[in-house]
Amino acid sequence: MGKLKRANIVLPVIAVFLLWIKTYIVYKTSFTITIENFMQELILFINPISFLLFIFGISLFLKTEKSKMRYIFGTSLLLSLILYGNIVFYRFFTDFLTLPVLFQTTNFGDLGDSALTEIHWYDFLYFVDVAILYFVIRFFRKNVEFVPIKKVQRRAYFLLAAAMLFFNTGLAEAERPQLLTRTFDREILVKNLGTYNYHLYDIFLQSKSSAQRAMADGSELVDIDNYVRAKFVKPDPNMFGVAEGKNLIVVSLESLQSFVINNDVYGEEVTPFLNELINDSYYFENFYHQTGQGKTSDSEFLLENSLYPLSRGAVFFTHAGNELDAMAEKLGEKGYFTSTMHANNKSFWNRDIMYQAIGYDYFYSATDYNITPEISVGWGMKDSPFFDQSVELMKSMEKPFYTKMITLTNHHPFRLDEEDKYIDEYDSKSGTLNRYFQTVRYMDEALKEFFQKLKDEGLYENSIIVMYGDHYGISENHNEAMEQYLGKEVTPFVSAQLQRVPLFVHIPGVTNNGRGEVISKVGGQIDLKPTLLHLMGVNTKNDIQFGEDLFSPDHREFIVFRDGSFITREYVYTRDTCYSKETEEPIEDSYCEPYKEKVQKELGYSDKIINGDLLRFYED
Ligand code: GP9
Ligand code: MN
Repeated sequence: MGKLKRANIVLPVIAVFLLWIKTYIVYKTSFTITIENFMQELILFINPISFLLFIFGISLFLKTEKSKMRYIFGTSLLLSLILYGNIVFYRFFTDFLTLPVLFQTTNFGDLGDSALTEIHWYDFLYFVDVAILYFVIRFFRKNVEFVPIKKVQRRAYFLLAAAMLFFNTGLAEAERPQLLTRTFDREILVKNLGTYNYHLYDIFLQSKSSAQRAMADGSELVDIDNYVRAKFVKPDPNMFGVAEGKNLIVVSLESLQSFVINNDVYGEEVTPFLNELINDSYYFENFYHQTGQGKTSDSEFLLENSLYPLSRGAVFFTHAGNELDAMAEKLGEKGYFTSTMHANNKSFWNRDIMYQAIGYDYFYSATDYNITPEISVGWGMKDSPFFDQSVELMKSMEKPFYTKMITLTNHHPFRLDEEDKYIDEYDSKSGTLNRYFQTVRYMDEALKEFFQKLKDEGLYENSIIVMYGDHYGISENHNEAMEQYLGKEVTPFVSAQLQRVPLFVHIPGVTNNGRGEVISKVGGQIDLKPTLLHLMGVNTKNDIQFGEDLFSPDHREFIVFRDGSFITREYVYTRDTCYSKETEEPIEDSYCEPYKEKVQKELGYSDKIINGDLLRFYED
């Protein structure tokens, strides 16, 4: 029997079709992309097509049948792997991959256990289309003879691809004006451009930020300097220098969100020690994390620099060579011995390199601790021995010192040894949330021991202890379980409010013995540097910073999230919607409108500083 004759356009079209349908199914099943109207659904549906037509269309230029088939199969497999990479990443971070994240390879070794919990046996289903394509190709090889298409046909094919692209971007522009210039939100990008075009755009952003440093000459600083100077708020004279000369101990509390404070699981307090400590501290109940893809490292960056992290990747990786004017460096100039204490591999988040730029005198990492399997769980050393050994190390530090400690046990996937479980698991469909309460409870116990040990070793009186949650622990993937726990729907408003993390400023001699205060003003991690430096008696008037001293009577209640959402005293702006805090319901956009320009300015200026490495030109 003779072979069937088919134009060689058939195979790429089949490949386009298979991946297109799969991508759409993935959008609907594996990502939570909010769709508000028919137009958005249509854009979502068609957005993979243009890219797929182009990429598989390249096969039409290849000479031999064999090379065409190889190209089509290889491309389909590669794109499927990229898509699957996004799926797994999304399960973790409710976010899409970016190039800088992919290059954070030194983090990967430690991600093992965490990553495995996000990979399921049924994930092979994501590759069913690749298998189908394989058999189609085999069938074609045996039974079909290709007829090369004519030049005009090829042209028509690419014209169709281009038309698809224009149609898609046209609809997107109508639905979401200034899509590329205004937004930092990857969900909106994927929703409108499609996941593949989004990755192309990401490559473009990467080259742009690399070019920015080369082009910068410092003239960009004039506007930024004026902006920052105009927004500086004077410290409260009663608070300025209250901790001068004391040791500063900052504790970054892994994944601790505010909703567990003064809350319980089946009648058992989740954070009994911290709840008590509120009476003896300045406790900020409306304090938000502002981290992006860099998670813990982003919170460290905010703390030290009062600059925003980047919208893609972790600054710790992308800009570790930058000149900074960090809190550690300033305290060092004041005669402090400065360090970070974190019982993990020193290269995680590229810390060993970035810490040189921040200016710590020393980094106490895994090799400075005595870590045995008995005192390890999940990601490494347990918090309790970590605090215990850290205090031992503090005893021999030069005084006064500034140290930033980073806890680890309350990290996804929130594993604990039996003996460390003080409360029962919660019971919901999310194992992550169920275990979270137990590891938070464990961290709370470890903190209690830590305070006691500081007292026993005579370090307490001469120190000020500041603690904050680094970022969320429970992502939006667990909304259903969260709704069960909170007893209410997790709307975008509630999600934004769940980004609150506890901030404790505990000053022995000032706040203890019940002299604490609950402070309700809105603040964020961006405010930490000026707040803490002022408490330590260091001026920040000439610093390039975006935060404001939380104790200043002039502090403005306004914080910006990395994706352009923001919170004020009265409003929450998130997912393109303005909400009233009072009613928790959407209100007219005009209430939020006045803040939008400031949001773009803050994030834009901060990005300019980082991408252009502008502080190398700054002298105060
Ligand atoms: C790792 C620890 C956790 O050293 O800081 O990092 P995270 O995943 O939370 O960013
Ligand atoms: Mn963290």
